Amino acid sequence: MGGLVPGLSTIAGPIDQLFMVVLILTGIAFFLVEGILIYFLVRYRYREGRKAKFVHGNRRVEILWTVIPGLMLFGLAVFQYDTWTKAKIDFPSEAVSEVIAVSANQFEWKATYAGEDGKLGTEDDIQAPINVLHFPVGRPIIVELQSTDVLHSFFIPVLRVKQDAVPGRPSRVWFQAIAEGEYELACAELCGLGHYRMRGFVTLESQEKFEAWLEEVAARR
Ligand SMILES: [Cu+2]
Repeated sequence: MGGLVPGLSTIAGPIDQLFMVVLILTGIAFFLVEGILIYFLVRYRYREGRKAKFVHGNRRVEILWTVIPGLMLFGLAVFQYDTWTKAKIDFPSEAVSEVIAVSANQFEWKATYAGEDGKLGTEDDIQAPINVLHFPVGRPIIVELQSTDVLHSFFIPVLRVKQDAVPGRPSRVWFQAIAEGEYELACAELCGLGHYRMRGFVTLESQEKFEAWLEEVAARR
């Protein structure tokens, strides 16, 4: 399904589909409710000599307009379950993934990559330049997110990835990119006066190019 922003992760298709279904449902509800509202405004407008009627309520209508939206929301909850599970609950194993630590603070992103030993939190960790992130294409990436001050949100539109970074509470998000290119990482949580410049530069590239970049960054230390 085409959108304004290309979808370049394995989860993008299902997420866009969900978005479309929700948009159509809420769109129908919007025009229906606003249409009825306008109709009533006109139909029952002030007229000379017409007296207002006191209506206490209508149980049947009230039950109806509670149950129908309730059923629609329940339907959506069931409909989105698989996609949600895939995107947010079923993480790939760390053995086959690239695990990257990303720390957010006012107002920058810092990414840390595992060094030679393939493990984070060790001597040979590689600290990327501020606001620079590289991800290999075609294999799962697990981002371990944390914030050192306030709420931020890790948002990469082309990957359909958005995850809050909460101070004191590490969170994780995973994705798998399917195409190369340079894209934007944005903070999607108003986090202070410098929020607008909390922008990262994401490079999606082949495993070889990714490794070459890592080596280059490591050599600069
Ligand atoms: Cu922020």
